[in-house]
Amino acid sequence: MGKREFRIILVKPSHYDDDGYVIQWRLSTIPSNSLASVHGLIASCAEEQALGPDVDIAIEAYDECNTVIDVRAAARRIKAAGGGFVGLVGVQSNQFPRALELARAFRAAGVPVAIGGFHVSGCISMLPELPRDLKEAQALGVILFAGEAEGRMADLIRDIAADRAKPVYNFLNDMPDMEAAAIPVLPRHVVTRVVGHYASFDAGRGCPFQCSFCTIINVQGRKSRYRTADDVEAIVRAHAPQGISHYFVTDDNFARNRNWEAILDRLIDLRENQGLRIKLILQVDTLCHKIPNFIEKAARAGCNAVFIGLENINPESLQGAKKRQNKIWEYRVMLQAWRRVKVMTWAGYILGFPTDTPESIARDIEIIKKELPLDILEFFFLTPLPGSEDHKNLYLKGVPMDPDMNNYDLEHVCTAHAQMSDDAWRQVYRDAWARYYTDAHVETVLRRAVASGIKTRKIADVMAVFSAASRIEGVHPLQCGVLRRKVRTQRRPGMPIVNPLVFYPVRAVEFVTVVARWLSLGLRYHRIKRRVEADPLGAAYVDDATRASPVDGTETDDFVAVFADKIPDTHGAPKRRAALAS
Ligand code: B12
Ligand code: SF4
Repeated sequence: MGKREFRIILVKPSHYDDDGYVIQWRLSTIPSNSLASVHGLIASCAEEQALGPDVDIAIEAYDECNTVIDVRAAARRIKAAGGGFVGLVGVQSNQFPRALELARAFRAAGVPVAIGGFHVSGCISMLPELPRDLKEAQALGVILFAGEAEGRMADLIRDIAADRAKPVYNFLNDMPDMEAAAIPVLPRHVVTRVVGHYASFDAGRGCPFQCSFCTIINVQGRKSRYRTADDVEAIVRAHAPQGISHYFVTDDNFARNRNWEAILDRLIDLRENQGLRIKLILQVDTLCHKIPNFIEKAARAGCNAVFIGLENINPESLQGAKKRQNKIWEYRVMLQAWRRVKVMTWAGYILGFPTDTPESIARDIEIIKKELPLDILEFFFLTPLPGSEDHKNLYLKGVPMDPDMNNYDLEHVCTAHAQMSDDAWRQVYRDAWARYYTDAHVETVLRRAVASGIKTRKIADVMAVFSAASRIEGVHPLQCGVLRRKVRTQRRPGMPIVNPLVFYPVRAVEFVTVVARWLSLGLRYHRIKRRVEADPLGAAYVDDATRASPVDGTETDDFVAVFADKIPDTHGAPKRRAALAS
């Protein structure tokens, strides 16, 4: 008798835009690490023959952000195999409504479905009962998976194959060790659907801090767990034969990874002595420059862009959100340290802390432009994400929150603000992009790049995407991609399927308009870049942000002075000095 097949189809769902169409592209810009992790876990189950020697476990993986999912064909493939299931992977709250629709269609075709990711885990970890949408999934017969799947995947596969799967698998109280855990890896044809062919891995999970807006501590725990340098080398070596060497390292703060030095040393060796052309995007905190050698080694290991959790520059807001570890008086020194090793800096900024007003936000963005040598800035609405302390508190107090999970993408108002109306807050969000990405500021950032020896082309390209994603494509840059696809029939339930005679002409006009706007923006930025590069004095450019920083206490940054009365009296804080200066 020949071998049987058990086919597992993994889908990382996208979510709906405001018109109800699935947000998807020919190419997406950021890889899905959840998909790589779950794929890696199942690949190792297949290798270990988790269903016995006579059953082959076949795996398919798709990121819906860059691939249109043909539900009927996928269901047929599982049925033709004689067994299998669909895994909806890494489903965040904003993706849950879309995931539920996919689940509904697969369940209608008689296919088992399991859902995992931050929405399921965050809700189960923080709420006293299952919310309505998780109950709806259960009513469809969908298996809910909460917690991490390392060491648990084989049992789940066996349960599904034997038709004895439980409605809920909950491992939230038992975080697996990451050392020697299965590695995240995806086939090349999945990775090449991401711009720059970036793959991803997480070298650590968990975080000791307690930011009230964050879900990570309540899902991955406050005890950090790490991969080793050997694990990371295994990840790099698994990708190398596929010609993949660019990685987005998804640790929320790689600088806090206990194994950072061993990992970077190993990557430096692979790069400098073994010819692997590794490139890294890292996420770090605002104090990483205090760790001796961290920034220098990160650059030597191939880091060319770094995401920094700046969140806000007003100490009062940071305190309010329990983000006490962010010390604004360190920001400039930290950013300058990255510039010295020619790494592009990129920061997230949250709008809508309780004391924020349109005026204070406008002032703060101007301060950042003038005084912080930051390249890319991206904005988010402060959002009570399911799984966060903020969400739990509002839920328990019965404060109204948007019941539509599709809106929990940090681009929508989900609950009322203390000082701003919903409309004022939305306007603040729109204005923030326009205020930071003026042509004059794009020029300033490019001038700073020339003076620091950072590649201007890369900065200009990334600035174009961040400046225009929300304004041209109507989505946040992290959800943006190359060439938007809209499938007429994949519209959110409750919204009409448009007649093809109307849909396609409208789409054609929309497409041409969008392409024209991108071209015009690209051309404008290209002209700015040429002008900046042609300046013979470019290398000598200095401004308030790039000037040597007042680290010796003789001088105080102007922006620290602005917030002098809000800076807490903690060790190293320049409060009194700043107060005097102001
Ligand atoms: C990398 C990352 C991204 C990347 C890639 C997305 C991805 N998920 O791969 C990018 C930059 C695209 C991104 C964007 C966004 N992100 Co994000 N992101 C992360 C980050 C830092 C790491 C994700 C990750 O790889 N985790 C490790 C994986 C392995 O964990 P996991 O997904 O939970 O999967 C494990 C288990 O859940 C389980 N599992 C998962 N799926 C399945 C399926 C089955 C069948 C089974 C059995 C098990 C299983 O097994 C896995 C292995 O143990 C997390 C924070 C974090 N520490 O996780 C935020 C996080 C997931 N993101 C978040 C948000 C809000 C967003 C955005 C909406 C906001 C924004 N504008 O930035 C966008 C959405 C865009 C989009 N289309 O995805 C929130 C989600 C919170 C929530 N309740 O929804 C998080 C938690 C951060 C936070 N702010 O709290 N993100
Ligand atoms: S926002 Fe960052 S620092 Fe704060 S708890 Fe979450 S992961 Fe930790």
